[in-house]
Amino acid sequence: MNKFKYFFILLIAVAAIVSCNKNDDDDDVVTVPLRDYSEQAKADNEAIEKYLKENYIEEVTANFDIKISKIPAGGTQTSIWDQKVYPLQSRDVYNDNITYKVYYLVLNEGVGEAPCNFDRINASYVGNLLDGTVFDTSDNLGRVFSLDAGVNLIDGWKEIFPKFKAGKANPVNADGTITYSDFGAGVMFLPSGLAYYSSGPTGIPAYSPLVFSVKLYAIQRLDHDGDGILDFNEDINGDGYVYDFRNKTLYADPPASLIDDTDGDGVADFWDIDDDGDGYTTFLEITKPTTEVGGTFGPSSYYPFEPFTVLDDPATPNIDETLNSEPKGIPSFVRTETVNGVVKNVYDYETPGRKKIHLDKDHNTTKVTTVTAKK
Ligand SMILES: [Ca+2]
Ligand SMILES: [Ca+2]
Ligand SMILES: [Ca+2]
Ligand SMILES: [Ca+2]
Repeated sequence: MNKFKYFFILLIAVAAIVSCNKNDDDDDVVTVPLRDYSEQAKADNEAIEKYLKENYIEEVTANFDIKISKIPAGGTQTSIWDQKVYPLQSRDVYNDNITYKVYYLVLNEGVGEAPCNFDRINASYVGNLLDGTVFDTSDNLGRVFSLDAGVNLIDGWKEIFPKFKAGKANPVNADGTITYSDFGAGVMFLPSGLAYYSSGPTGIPAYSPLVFSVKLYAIQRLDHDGDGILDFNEDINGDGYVYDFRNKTLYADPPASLIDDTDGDGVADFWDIDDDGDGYTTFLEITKPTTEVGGTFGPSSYYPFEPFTVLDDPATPNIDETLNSEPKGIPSFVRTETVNGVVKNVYDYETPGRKKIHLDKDHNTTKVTTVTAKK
């Protein structure tokens, strides 16, 4: 399916051009204004809740294909709304200055990592209208989507895919294809404002809420500002989402709880090359100085974001890999110490929640170098 979603500003521009032509006696042209977003959100929410109360889960296969059917008159099936096998969940989504309540079902959580809303994913899908009509399906074949694709991907996907985890890749098949097992699978019930709104592709009437059954096979992490820290690690408040609130059309008045902006300059960390605004780039601040750790581990290696434990390798019984192992994790500056007349910085590489140097504007990068005291 072509996931192109027309940006509504473009539509307004087109509508304005059409309006300007009114003097041409072209009475056949009728300009239909866009519906009010908040009123449509309310109508869609009511339609989706009605759908959830009038339909039931007929079947979920071992491959997490779900069949949803309407409860027949007099039927005793338990609605999606009332059933407890796959508890109905919801997420508040702030978009176009409206907070939508978006419902979703998790059929299988998945065993891999969850994408953030700016990562790339490999997923399959089936799209339904509320009347059950299938308007598109990838037939269980994974396709690659960039969740950061702006207007080229519906916002509902960006908001709900992070609620699922990727699967496990099986050995490559003889024909070169890869299958996945234990992937995340579920259903999202999207209001039209987080889907195609007034201008869907063929088969989707204007202002249609959509039901997507999805499977998340794999994810790819991205680093939008190229500072060496992946987007999901720049999700400072840890809610699984990052947002570029410089887009004032989409985000006129965002809740503070959604903002990941360490220095408060209006540029979110995942787009800010100097997260703490101290004049030193993040890339520089997470680069290991050659003089650090006795000068043994330079030059300029990249610190992993979080520490990991170096294990003793049983294959090399005469070497203890845990000895003299390189410190891992982006450190926080603790204090200076003078040892034998040499001033050295003391860093904390491991404590969870430590204030890492690229997020600490009071940490002056020039301190990173070891200074020899004058005699
Ligand atoms: Ca980054
Ligand atoms: Ca966040
Ligand atoms: Ca910033
Ligand atoms: Ca900085």
